[in-house]
Amino acid sequence: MAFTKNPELLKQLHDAVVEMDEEKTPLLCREALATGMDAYTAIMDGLAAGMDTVGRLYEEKEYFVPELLLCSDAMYAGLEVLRPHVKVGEHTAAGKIIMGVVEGDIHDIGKTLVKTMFEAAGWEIHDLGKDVKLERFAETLQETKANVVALSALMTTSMMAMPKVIGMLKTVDPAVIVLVGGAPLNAEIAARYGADGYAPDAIAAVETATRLITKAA
Ligand code: B1M
Repeated sequence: MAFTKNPELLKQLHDAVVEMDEEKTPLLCREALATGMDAYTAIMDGLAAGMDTVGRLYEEKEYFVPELLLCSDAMYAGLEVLRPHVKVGEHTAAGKIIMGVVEGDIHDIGKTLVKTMFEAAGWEIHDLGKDVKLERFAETLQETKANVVALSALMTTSMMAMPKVIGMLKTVDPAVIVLVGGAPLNAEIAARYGADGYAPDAIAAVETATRLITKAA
């Protein structure tokens, strides 16, 4: 497979997100694909790197919520182009997964990246979206009999709902595998919350879920 890591183009992708350019970002994404750049590299080292800078500008009070929204729109416009081209390695095991961002939290870019990787790996996905009512996860588990539930949170406040959701899920199905992720989490918090796994990024989420369902089989 052709694979280029064109630093100049990655920087342009980064800058287009930071500059809130919803028109230029998808054009650059098409250019990235045309040069043979790996779609996941373009997402992570281009678009998502741009969102990291945006986060820093927000912390430095140079950007405010309206700018964050416009940068997110640019990021999503680029993601639309790149998502269908994301590939993962061997489809060793694919399961059924429920995913969503917990109640009180509307940050869904990271969850969308996680979804993209599971799609590429051939999983059956039940995406509940963002700001998901806590009971909804357990209800959907009952309906779908999924083997994995992936919970995402981007705020230290919203992540505190996770132990409650995990408790509800384990009541429905003690064997269900619960994976958590999002910037404020880490493996230690995940274990304390009673999750079966933690993943720092979208690729690790698929790898961890695949390893856990294989182990449980
Ligand atoms: Co806001 N926001 N935001 N925001 N926002 C943060 C999260 C914040 C850290 C900024 C800051 O203060 N430095 C801060 C939270 C602080 C805290 O924890 N207490 C914050 C705040 C305070 C807020 C508001 C309260 C602001 C306000 O209104 N005054 C408000 C909250 C609204 C709410 O949720 N109720 C708010 C709103 C927004 C926007 C709507 C404007 C926008 C989101 C748009 C959208 O998502 N559609 C936004 C944005 C863009 C951000 C930052 C700048 C960027 C987040 C992002 O998309 N990153 C963020 C600052 C930052 O992160 N530096 C910030 C890129 C994305 C690719 O990374 O989501 O981390 P991430 O996902 C990664 C991994 O974490 C992981 O994989 C992904 C890819 O590798 N991952 C998983 C994620 N989920 C996973 C699940 C898994 C496994 C891995 O398995 C289950």
